[in-house]
Amino acid sequence: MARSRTTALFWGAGALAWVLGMVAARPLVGGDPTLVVAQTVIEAAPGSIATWAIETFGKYAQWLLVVGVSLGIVGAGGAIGIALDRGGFNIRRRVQAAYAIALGVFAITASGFYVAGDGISSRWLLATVLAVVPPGAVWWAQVGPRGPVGRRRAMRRMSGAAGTVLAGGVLARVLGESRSVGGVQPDTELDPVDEKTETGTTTPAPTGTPGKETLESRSETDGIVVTRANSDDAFGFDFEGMPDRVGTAQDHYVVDKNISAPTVNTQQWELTIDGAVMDRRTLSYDELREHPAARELTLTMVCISNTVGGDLISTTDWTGIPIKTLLEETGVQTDAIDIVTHAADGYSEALPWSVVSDREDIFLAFGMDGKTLPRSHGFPARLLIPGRYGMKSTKWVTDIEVSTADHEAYWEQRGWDERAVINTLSYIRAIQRRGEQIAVGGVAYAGIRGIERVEVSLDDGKTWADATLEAAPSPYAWHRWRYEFTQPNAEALNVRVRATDSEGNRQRGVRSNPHPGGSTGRHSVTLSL
Ligand SMILES: Nc1nc2c(c(=O)[nH]1)N[C@H]1C(S)=C(S)[C@@H](COP(=O)(O)O)O[C@H]1N2
Ligand SMILES: [Mo]
Repeated sequence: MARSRTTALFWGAGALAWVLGMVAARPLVGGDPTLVVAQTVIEAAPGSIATWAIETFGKYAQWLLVVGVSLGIVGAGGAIGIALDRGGFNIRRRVQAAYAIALGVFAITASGFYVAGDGISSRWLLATVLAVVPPGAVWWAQVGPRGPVGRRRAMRRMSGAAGTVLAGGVLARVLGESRSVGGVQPDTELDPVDEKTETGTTTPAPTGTPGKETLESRSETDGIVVTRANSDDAFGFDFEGMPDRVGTAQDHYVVDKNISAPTVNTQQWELTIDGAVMDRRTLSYDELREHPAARELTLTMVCISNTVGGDLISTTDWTGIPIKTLLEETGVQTDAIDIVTHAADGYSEALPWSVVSDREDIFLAFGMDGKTLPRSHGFPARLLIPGRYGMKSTKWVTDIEVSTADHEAYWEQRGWDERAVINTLSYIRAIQRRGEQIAVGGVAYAGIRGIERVEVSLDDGKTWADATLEAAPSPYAWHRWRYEFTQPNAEALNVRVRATDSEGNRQRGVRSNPHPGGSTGRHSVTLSL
């Protein structure tokens, strides 16, 4: 029993050393075999499990999986050790098995780094060697080619290896930072497009500078900012805790299936438009950026997995080209059914051609907030579909395919709604007291249906009063709203909000989970001021 435990510990330590070696070498190629395994699990997992993980762990789901994979490797190492021990093999067979496993570890390391990076390169070789040094050292220290060595010598060998890996890890970081990809870089200044069309153009922010309040106190309850301020100014829409009317690229939420975002080289990248088109065509990155139909669009994007009051909603300015225009240039055959976008990360989405051909506002974007797209938001080009949840807006697009059949997209295969039309929503974001005056504020959005009205209730929904709406920055963006009232004494307040879209439909009161068609229900919070 005791011997089993020692063997399990030794093998577990070897596996742990291997994991640490791979993590240390990660910056060299921008990934490692553990991440490759975790990514494979994400893509192979049944929709119900993927959805459960997102709903239970939110944005931490992917990193928990990475930790789980690492622990799994350590556990498997221990289990293999015990199996070898109990197998009743003689020394010769055990040494043979150890060599076979060492070879396997090397092969997995080499092929994992091959997949994680850009194939064979000096960095790939360095990463592979660096990652196998620690498990090799554990073996050498504990067993050695000539059987067990003394404790002192074992310690010396282990610390020598630890030092090597530490130094290697630092080198990997330094080399990793200089790991550059040619071509146009993400996040670089973009020339403004000259022609702006009516649709989607930002309406100027209302004038009148909001007074800068001096805060007396600030706290946060359920993510809602509660403040007391010293000010006689009117509240406006910019008091502490309110989101900007139009946010920056840095403010924008990021959601995708990837543990690390794909890196695309614009010198090699081209956009292919093919399938049931008259003339198959490819466009270079420069051709795309210089396209005469390029224009700007201010858009609010929201993720279908956002819960009521959640943070996966952002508004910013984008620059792109209507894909209708791109498709008219190639010509579309009469039997076209779906317009499918394929991406560098293997993702896909589809929209019926009947929808795309009818709308000028479905964009292939190459700019965000005045710059080229950041890598995390789909550099070099991504789709934008106003009115639909973010999942329809493919990032890192490589191919627009005109399909003559109905295409089953990535999330649709995993049980999420195919159309993914945005449900009317209204969220509370901030509350501020100025003397006896209190203002509650937030955002409301109904996709391309637009918002007509936002109401607030302070009595658990018995009576409702109209909130003040700010002009939306564009027909494709949220409205900020504010509701003011007087209340001399500090009391617990229950605040509820509901919105009505421009078609006259009031937001659904029934609470439902994000899966499969996006969350519904009214946001309410209890706060004291
Ligand atoms: N290629 C690709 N595109 C993708 C995804 C993805 O995993 N891969 N995720 C989608 C989802 S679920 C959302 S909500 C939006 C988020 O876009 P953002 O990260 O720019 O905010 O991207 C969409 N586009
Ligand atoms: Mo999403």
